[in-house]
Amino acid sequence: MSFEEENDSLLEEVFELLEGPDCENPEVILLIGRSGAGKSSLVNTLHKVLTGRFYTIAKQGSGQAQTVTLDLFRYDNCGVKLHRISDKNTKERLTNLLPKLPHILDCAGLADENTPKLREIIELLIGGYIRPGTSIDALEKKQEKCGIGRLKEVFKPDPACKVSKIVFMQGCIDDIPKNLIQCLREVLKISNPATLTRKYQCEIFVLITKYDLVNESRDPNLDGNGISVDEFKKTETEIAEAFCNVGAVGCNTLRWVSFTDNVGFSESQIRNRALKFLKKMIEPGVPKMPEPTFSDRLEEYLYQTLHKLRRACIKQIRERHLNCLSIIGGLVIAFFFIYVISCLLRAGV
Ligand SMILES: Nc1nc2c(ncn2[C@@H]2O[C@H](COP(=O)(O)OP(=O)(O)O)[C@@H](O)[C@H]2O)c(=O)[nH]1
Ligand SMILES: [Mg+2]
Repeated sequence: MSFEEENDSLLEEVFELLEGPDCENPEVILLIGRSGAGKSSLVNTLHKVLTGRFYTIAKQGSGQAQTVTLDLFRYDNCGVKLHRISDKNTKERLTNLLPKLPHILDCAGLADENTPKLREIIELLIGGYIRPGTSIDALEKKQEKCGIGRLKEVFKPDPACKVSKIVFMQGCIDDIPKNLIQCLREVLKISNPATLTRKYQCEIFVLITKYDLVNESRDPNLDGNGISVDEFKKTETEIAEAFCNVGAVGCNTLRWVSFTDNVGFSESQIRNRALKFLKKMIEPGVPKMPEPTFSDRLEEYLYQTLHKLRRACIKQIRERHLNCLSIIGGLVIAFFFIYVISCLLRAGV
């Protein structure tokens, strides 16, 4: 099967998934990774694949910027607008399905650190506390002012912004930000103390980007940018190891290429990878635990409060018992001394 034929059937599968009952609410996908990993290029590539037109709806960087303080952008329904779709058939199919396409959150350049500060920001991003357009720089200043761990008291979560899928983006030629991965893992491990269930039940995917820079025949020493297949596989293994405790990342790792100036891949090859990724983003994944209802939470709260009260009562009783025992013990010792002294006196010592 040619790439074009495969792409047509992949697009059809995407439409069928969108029509199905599993796609009632659009997924909210958070792109996360270092600056220059190719997050904005992915947004533009997905837009091109769906509309047939390349627009820089997400500003692509030079890849050299190391800044941590950029904004959070949201691309509703992959940033697609019906009037931009060039293909008549796709436009017809998407007329009703467009609102079901995933929303993409592009949070530019996070630092490679695992600090309470970054954990809080990632938690807020995943929990839907941060509105699109928010400057991460301003958010960090607010964090300094309020104190780390207090931002949740300042912002109200928006259920529509709560992240359902996380895509960790890693350039195949770049160093792996192990601290950032650890930071993300720790946030995903946070559990609800009342229910002991995970607070953020989002699936995580890894996209190894710039796959066009992997060259089987070319000597990597001849080209400063290219890497060998072995080097690529090493990166793939290292990243899988870094994520080892976050579920089945092994089967959630994809190789990605974006539409950029210097890509050696054909349009249909790029489209093929993008459609496979899009399909993965909308197909049903591991079933999520239902969110606890109000009555569940109330029941849990009452149970815990009663449990605490019971423990406090037992402690009190135990302490009182101990107090009684020590008084009795003291009295026994005092009587014993008095008895000994009186015996001695009687004996005329
Ligand atoms: N060769 C190649 N370059 C890419 C690819 N994707 C992105 N880039 C380049 O990597 C740089 C950073 O991309 P960008 O999307 O701005 O990264 P972001 O900071 O994660 O949003 C830009 O110069 C892009 O042209 C790709 O698939 N292949
Ligand atoms: Mg960007």
